[in-house]
Amino acid sequence: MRTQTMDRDWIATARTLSEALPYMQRYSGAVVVVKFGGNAMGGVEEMAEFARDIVLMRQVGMNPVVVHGGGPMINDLLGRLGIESEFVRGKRKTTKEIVEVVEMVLTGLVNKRIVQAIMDEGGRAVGLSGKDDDLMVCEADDPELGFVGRPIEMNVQVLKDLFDAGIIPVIAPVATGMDANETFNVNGDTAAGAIAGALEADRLLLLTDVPGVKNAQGEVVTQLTPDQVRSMVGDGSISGGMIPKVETALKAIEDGVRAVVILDGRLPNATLLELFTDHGAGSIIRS
Ligand code: X2W
Repeated sequence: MRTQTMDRDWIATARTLSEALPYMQRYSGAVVVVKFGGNAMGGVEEMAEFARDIVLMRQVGMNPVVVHGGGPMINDLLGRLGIESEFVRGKRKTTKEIVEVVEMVLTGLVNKRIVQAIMDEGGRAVGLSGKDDDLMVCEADDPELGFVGRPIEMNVQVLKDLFDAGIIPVIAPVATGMDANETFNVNGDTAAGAIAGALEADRLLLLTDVPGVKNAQGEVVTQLTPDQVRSMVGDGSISGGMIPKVETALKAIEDGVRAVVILDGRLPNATLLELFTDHGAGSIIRS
């Protein structure tokens, strides 16, 4: 005979699922682009938890797309190879030698780790870079930065084909140029914004290692309009590493993304908290 145990609040678990229904209905068929930054990746367990959330999103009828970074992993291999690199205005100055390492680390090590983690949770995932099917074609962003790319042409049909097949695309931010022999290193946030824009996504979630956009008093602001973001950049309350993120958000909204959320990817189940609860997470930017 089995008896009931109260070692966990099962009633609350069931209620949580029940409360998620309107969100699941609202997001059915929605395209959600999730930028998974290198700093948000953590260890094996955090990766598994992230993958589980992505698989759940697909399971309830959403079309998740993962665009990843991997800055710390690039730094690690560059360090082991004795190659110096520096950042200018948040972007890595990328020589020909460095772009080779970036491509190896992002499209190889990091991309396949995420693909594997999603499959380990029972999802189907395929890894791509901007080079595959000319998904993202770039030009040089700034002569000072070398092979850093700015997306100028997007071909997202391959992603729609993968959605139709029930497959989760996992994208490394490396791209070709107009000259197909060129390889560009693209900032992960920039790539995620360009992909979300080209898909006119319902949501772009930028997972990072800070709780969201903070005001001058250091408090996280949960809801912002593009105009409010512009004035916070203007008066200096948004600064440093948050600037490229909010710029990505503003451009994505201009391109047709419905809302952008900047949130802490280290929080357990960060994406589910944002998508499936009244509470939400981080800062949501929308018109
Ligand atoms: C980045 C690409 C990886 C990235 C880099 O080389 O580090 C540029 O800076 P995170 O983990 O999202 O920072 N590219 C041009 O964006 O990684």
